[in-house]
Amino acid sequence: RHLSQESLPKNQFDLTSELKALFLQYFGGNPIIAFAPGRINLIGEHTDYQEGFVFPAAVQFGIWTGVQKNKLPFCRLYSMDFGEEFTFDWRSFSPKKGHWSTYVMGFLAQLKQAGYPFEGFDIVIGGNIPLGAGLSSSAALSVSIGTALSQLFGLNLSPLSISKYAQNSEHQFAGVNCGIMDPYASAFGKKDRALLLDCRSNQHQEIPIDLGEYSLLLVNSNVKHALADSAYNQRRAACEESVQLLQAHFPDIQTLRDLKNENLDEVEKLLPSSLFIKAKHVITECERVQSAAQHLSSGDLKAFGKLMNESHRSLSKGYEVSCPELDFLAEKAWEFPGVLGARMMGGGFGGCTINLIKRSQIKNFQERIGNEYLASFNRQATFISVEISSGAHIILGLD
Ligand code: GAF
Repeated sequence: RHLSQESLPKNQFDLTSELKALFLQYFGGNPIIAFAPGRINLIGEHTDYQEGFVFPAAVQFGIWTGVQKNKLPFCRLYSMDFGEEFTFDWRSFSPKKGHWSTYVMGFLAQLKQAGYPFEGFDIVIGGNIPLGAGLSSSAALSVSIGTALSQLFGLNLSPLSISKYAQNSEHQFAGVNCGIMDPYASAFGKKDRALLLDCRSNQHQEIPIDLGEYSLLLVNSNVKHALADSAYNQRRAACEESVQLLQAHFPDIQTLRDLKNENLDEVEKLLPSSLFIKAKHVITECERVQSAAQHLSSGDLKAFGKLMNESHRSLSKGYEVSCPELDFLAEKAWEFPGVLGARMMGGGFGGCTINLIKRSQIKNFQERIGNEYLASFNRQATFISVEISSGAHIILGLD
């Protein structure tokens, strides 16, 4: 059930009662229901897999998962989004790439590898994360499943374990060597707070978000260019190659996170230019995240917005993960009165830009940018207002 912003009621559209009704219809009984949200990222892109800093927050959209034990040798699944059932033997299963059931089996495979006990269960999954927006619906899906199964089997999994299992599942079964940011934000999110996350220690600081007369608006380009996943993996591999080359000169570094802006001149001499421009993005982005968090804490939204713009330029020109649609949306936003900052968000090659915009300008902005985007790309942009919300939790426990 992916809904566009236009069709969503003002408050969070709650799928709990619909899920309960479907559960009763398909499997009978009262499920435990878990919820896990999607995420935005204020700044800090393509830094998590180099143990750097990121600054995400959970949003009001997410994935609902209902589960109950079934005492059967197989698991019965139902997807509300696809209107489809699926069954597999929980004693012997192998997740297949590209099908929604992979996320259930993928998480279960993590539990199996870690030696946790489980048995047969029924599961219904539904969500309202806008499609293709880059709000991390797959991380939310895994975290929602993990939260529900932890409760069902009394596993007491910590939010960090759930995040790591979700990340590993993505590596093993979706073929994307992603970092920890997306599941972490979904698992740890707090209402009205962004998480300044150190991806080395896997600890965060909560920073209150008080934007005054400004707000966060996402513009969905509604494109997802092919090969985004392989380009993502290539970027990660390029960073790892750079670290190997740089270690001869900087023996103490483990990742690019260990370098600072003041090292850039030396780094440039040690790397081929194609690797240098990418390493430069990661090194400078880590510093931008930390400055941005300080500006946000002290209420300097202008300075914060400037860093968002710099982040976009670096992602587009240096790291080369943007695309014409995202560049167009960011550049148009920079010229728009009342916009303090705009940049592509997430892995890139499509999805959203995130904009820090004066609330009173949103209507004009949507109208003008929407029309210009349509005229240039023959494609509709969609606009999503963000409410920073709580992370994963149990909505309904066992009676
Ligand atoms: C995707 C990945 F899943 C994250 O781990 C992160 O690397 C992000 O792209 C880019 O910042 O969302």
